[in-house]
Amino acid sequence: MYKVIGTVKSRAARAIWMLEELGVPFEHIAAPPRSDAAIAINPTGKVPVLIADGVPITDSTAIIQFLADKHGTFTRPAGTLERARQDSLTQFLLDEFDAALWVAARHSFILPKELRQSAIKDSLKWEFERSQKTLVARMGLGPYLMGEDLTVPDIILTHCLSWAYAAGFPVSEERLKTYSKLVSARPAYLRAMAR
Ligand SMILES: N[C@@H](CCC(=O)N[C@@H](CS)C(=O)NCC(=O)O)C(=O)O
Repeated sequence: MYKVIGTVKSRAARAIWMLEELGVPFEHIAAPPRSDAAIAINPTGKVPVLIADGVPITDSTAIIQFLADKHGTFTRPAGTLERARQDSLTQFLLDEFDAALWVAARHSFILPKELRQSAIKDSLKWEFERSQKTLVARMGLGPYLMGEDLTVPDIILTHCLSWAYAAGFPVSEERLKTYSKLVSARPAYLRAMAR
């Protein structure tokens, strides 16, 4: 059985959501980042970690793409042009959405107080708004990023949008507001968030 380590208030939410979508049994250890339980599995203390067949896998994107590939769903097949397009969206979201939110988090409550530069958040918010426009221009007819079905980058985008709301990063694009409401109404998402 899979085991996932990390609280739902962290990027572990992505792994838990994917497991809920797959409908496979899993054990959830709701250990916060840098807790003893997290450090015992991953020396950096970062979460999430997925344990599959006794092997720990770190990094939420690696985890959810592994699960999608292993179960043959929520992804385009490896080696196809559609998969290249999907991976390109995934990388865009990591570079432009996840990274901006993560740098803001570091300068809000992660770095030692004397190293935090709160002014950096203005430029990050500016970049985040610009990236939303770029993403919307890349979105097709939907309703999901790759078309009719949910895939790996949808999990990253929906998580980043909810993170943005919580961090006070404006989501200004109407298309993304509508998208976020639609995807976050999925029963598996709601089950994951209720943990
Ligand atoms: N790229 C990694 C980032 C993991 C990460 O930084 N997780 C945060 C919680 S969302 C954490 O554990 N931070 C603790 C730290 O940076 O020391 C992923 O997507 O899983």
